[in-house]
Amino acid sequence: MSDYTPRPEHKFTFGLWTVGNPGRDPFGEPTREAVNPADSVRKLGALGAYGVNFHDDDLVPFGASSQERERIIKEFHSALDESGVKVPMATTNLFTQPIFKDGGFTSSDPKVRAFAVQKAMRGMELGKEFGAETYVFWGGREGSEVDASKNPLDPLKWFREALDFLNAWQMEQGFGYRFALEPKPNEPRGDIYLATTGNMLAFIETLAHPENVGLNPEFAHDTMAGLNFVHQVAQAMDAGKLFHIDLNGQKPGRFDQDLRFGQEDQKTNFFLVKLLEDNGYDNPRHFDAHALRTSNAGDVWEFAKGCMRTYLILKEKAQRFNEDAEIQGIIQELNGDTQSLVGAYSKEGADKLMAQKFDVAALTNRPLPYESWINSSSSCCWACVRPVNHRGTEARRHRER
Ligand code: GLT
Ligand code: MN
Ligand code: MN
Repeated sequence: MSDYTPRPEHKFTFGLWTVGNPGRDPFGEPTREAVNPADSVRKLGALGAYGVNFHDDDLVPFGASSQERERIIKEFHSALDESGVKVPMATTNLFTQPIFKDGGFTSSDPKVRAFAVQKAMRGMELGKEFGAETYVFWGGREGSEVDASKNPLDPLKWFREALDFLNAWQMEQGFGYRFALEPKPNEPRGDIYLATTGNMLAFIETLAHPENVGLNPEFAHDTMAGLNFVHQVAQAMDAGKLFHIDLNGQKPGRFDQDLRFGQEDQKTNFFLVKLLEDNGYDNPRHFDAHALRTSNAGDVWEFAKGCMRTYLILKEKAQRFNEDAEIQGIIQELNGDTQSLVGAYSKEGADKLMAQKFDVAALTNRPLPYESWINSSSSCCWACVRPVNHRGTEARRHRER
């Protein structure tokens, strides 16, 4: 039987807001007690997680006195030291407090924008206290319901101003953060600016220092927009911008469900894990999800175990896919001739291409029997990405077909 035990080298991380989620939703009160940050850390360490991430306010409540802040920091340090859990990422909560009701970095009010930037500076100091290397920006309130309220170019300008200011400041402080921008199409705003991974990638290139700014794409967010998350992540990787990733579960066309990783769309999850593992992704695998509202405190830890276990199962399946001679034979047949006939531009190359004759009929008629390939291969039908079968009956059943 395979070993699906999570270990720190797998780089699994959780947010304090994920395992600490008390089950509140817009229609209902919490269904379980909030967990103390230090207790979350000890528990995550015992389960084999690598790290824990937080928003400024998850750790030090908004408006806490400086003595309270010091006490919390001390207690959190001891929990991290005892458990060996790291803090690879930190972020700012620019969405809960009513002052951000019409945006933080993109509020029309310059004082609110300045307050948001100041809050992010304090959040960065707090993250550095624990050695965080990545700083995430999720602009939950950076959006609108009333487009008559401003010139749509202004929020982009203000967002850029905030990021450029913060980046210059943190460089001067010697913090060495990499910024990871997290897109989402909507919720809590009717429309959120810079809605998808593609939008963010283009925006990054307009910043003063694009080199240390990348992406934190989330499965749920791009899936809400009906996009193929694997393709979004691949584009971020291609641009060298996959600094972080938020893994969870989501059905398209719904509110942000933040379900346990792998709860929905196992095919996409399989190809997502395969993409990350095959292409040397080495940053944290962060589960930005929470247990169902029906879960009690104990069940939350089963949820956390489940996220990590599902990832490891899919990783093993990706390995099986890569080692399966029949599947690899088909892929080879499809992609065998990889030599490009176009290549980098040259005058000779262009002349040669213009003179080339193509057998259009032969190229058109090349058989591509994807349907038969899927039926005949021993483990590349979609049912094979179903999680686990300890007794191997699933694999046997497919081989016997
Ligand atoms: C919030 C959001 C997440 C973001 C978090 C980071 S906050 O929970 O739903 O997707 O990653 O700010
Ligand atoms: Mn989400
Ligand atoms: Mn997220």
